[in-house]
Amino acid sequence: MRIPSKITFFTLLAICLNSFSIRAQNPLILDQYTADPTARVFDGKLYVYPSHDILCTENKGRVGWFCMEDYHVFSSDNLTTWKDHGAILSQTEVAWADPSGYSMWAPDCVERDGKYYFYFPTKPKDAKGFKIGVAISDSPEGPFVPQENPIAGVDGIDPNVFIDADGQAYLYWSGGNIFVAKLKPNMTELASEPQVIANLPQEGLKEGPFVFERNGLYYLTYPHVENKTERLEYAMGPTPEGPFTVTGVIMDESPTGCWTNHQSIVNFKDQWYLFYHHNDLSPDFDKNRSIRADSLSFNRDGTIRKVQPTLRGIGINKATETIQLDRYSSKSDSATIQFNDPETPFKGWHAVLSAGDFIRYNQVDFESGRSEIVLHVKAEGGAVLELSFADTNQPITKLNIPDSTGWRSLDFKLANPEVGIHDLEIKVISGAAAIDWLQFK
Ligand code: FUB
Repeated sequence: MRIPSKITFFTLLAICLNSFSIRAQNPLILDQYTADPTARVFDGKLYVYPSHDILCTENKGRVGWFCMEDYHVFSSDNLTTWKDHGAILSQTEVAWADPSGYSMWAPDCVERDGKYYFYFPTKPKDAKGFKIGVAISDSPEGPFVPQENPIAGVDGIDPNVFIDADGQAYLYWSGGNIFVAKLKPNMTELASEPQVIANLPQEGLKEGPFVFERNGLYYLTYPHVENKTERLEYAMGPTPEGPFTVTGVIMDESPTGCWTNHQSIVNFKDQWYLFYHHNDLSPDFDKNRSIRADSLSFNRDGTIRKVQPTLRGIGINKATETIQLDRYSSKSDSATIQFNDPETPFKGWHAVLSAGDFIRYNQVDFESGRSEIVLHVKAEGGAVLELSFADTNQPITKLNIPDSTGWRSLDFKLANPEVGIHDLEIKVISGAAAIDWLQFK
């Protein structure tokens, strides 16, 4: 294999170490900050190209602001297990970029004729503002080789590329307004003058365009500050260039107070998904964000049903996976979710339940007989829990948790629960317990 000279030793090292797997619901990635997710399906696999937030420090970017020096790509074929393929492009590998800009903002990636084109904004070395670059690879997982120069005639951020059924590719980006221009077949040059997309909201920041097509209708989605922080909105039109009509809201402002949101919408195995971000792993600093995904659906007239953000997220977990109950589908009001270690949010969360509380986790696949459950739990004073399948109203077993101040993994025997996909529910019969995760054997 010829190794392009622009690829650093560290990128290659990251590619070699890329077998690291992460299991998570929302947020999807637990070992680093991720934002601005563009989800794409390549070769039957779902790939997510997010920004990679880090923390700026004195002499490294602008303290208190967005800070990004490279990109990772993640993939999944089951939507519950995500593989980090490592760093695919860094600011120091881009000839035209400011190597200390820390501004590798929201990217996109598309495939054309077996090549993968990765679009990214960043600060140029020799001018103010942002430019948009392209890096090319033979694989969706990289390595990506950046072009010598940014795309001529484009100033702005948040590139998005849509390839229509007739093969014409369009580049969208933002910078005050949202712009569109045709791309040449080489995917690296504009084929038409940039146009401002008309009839979008004039008050409040709008950015992050993402366009997709469904049943002959074109959807232009974008974050927009209608009130205090960004919410996800969309407009619909008859062609990729519009005219677009503002149609509705896909997701309300973030309940976590994150000022930005940023979306992509993808169909994977006949289900539509919305990818977006909140700041789950950094509640006190909203420039360190975390990507999420939830299912999305349409009304008969093609309009989008508003998506409520969930912790449970997407995908069917295998009963043998570690199931993080704190990423629940529903719970009683008094059950709470707490960080395992508030000083180190990357260590995740647990649920705290008292007598009478319940917590439910939907869509767990019991594909063959299971004879044990392992519960990672603690219960000062002890507790009695009941495990059931909420979908069939079937009690499975009682779990007697002995008095314990520290976390323990306890094993309980099961009388082969019914095979199939089930919604799990744990109820507290007496006492109180903190539950981190469970797993079936
Ligand atoms: O991630 C930096 C910027 O924040 C993105 O480019 C915007 O879309 C917003 O999410």
